[in-house]
Amino acid sequence: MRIFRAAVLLGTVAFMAATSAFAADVKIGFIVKQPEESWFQDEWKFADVAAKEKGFTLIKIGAEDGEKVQSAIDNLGAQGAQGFIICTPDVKLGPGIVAKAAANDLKVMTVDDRLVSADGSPLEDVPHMGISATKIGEAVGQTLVDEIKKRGWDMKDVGAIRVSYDQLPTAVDRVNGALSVLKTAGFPEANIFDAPQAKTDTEAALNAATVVLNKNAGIKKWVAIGLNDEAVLGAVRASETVGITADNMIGVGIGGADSAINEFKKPTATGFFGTVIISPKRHGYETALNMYEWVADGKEPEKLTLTAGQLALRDNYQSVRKELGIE
Ligand code: FCA
Repeated sequence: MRIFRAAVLLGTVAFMAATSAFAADVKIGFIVKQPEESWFQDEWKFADVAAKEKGFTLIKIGAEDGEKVQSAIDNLGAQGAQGFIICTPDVKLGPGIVAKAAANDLKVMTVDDRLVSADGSPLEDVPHMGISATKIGEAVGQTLVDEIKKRGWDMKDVGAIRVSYDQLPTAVDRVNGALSVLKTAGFPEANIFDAPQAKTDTEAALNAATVVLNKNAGIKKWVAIGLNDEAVLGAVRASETVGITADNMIGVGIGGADSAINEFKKPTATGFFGTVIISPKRHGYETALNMYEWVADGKEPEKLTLTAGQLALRDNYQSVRKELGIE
């Protein structure tokens, strides 16, 4: 009996040694399109938590264009990685990314922005975690409608800046979700102005929104929407430069990372009224874990996971963040 127990014990030890040695050999890449954006910093931060927990190596790479994506994937292959998670700078790179991954024998999963084929349809075979874009957009729209009413504005006097990035399907879904709620509430279509941004950052949004504000100088009250906090912040900054005060601007973003939080921390309220907080913990930690389990246990991730958002305003963002476990 004693010999038997010892043998079992030895077996367990050998097994544990084998799995932890294996975990140490697992290398997973996490490629993001905009490493300077606070959302992506947070995604990486939570992916790191998964790496520590499971004992694998996380290789974080910023890739702002197609060429960088290609070399990042080759690089991961050369380093002996087994898989990667990517938020691509351009969803149309889809088939190229899949081919590159296969050539390097790497598993691939996408986060935030879903890859599309040449005809624009999503690559459904690639596991993806994104946000429920339309629903979250609708929450933005509802917040705007509620606040417009609260301020006693007449919708016909209000302009809406739609900071747009229409080459990205999730961006279209988000802003259209917001606009559908505004329109249902009676917001005049003629008062909605497109501000196409060249890049999904604050500077590009500021430039785009400035054009709209200058062209429509007669409108004194504004709301602003966009695909993320950066887009809406750009519109808010633009409104400030043309002298529109916070009480005449309602901007509601999507994200809830540092760029939004810093705005809420300012001593006086700005035109950045609120944000729908989404979860970098789910998008970073869970995708990294999914990829690890795929590599280590052969457990393939869900093909499609859509995460929810929660509205946060200046006076309650801390408790919302706590609730979401992203403090
Ligand atoms: C897109 C946006 C990011 C973030 C993410 C969830 O990638 O560009 O800002 O909103 O979706």
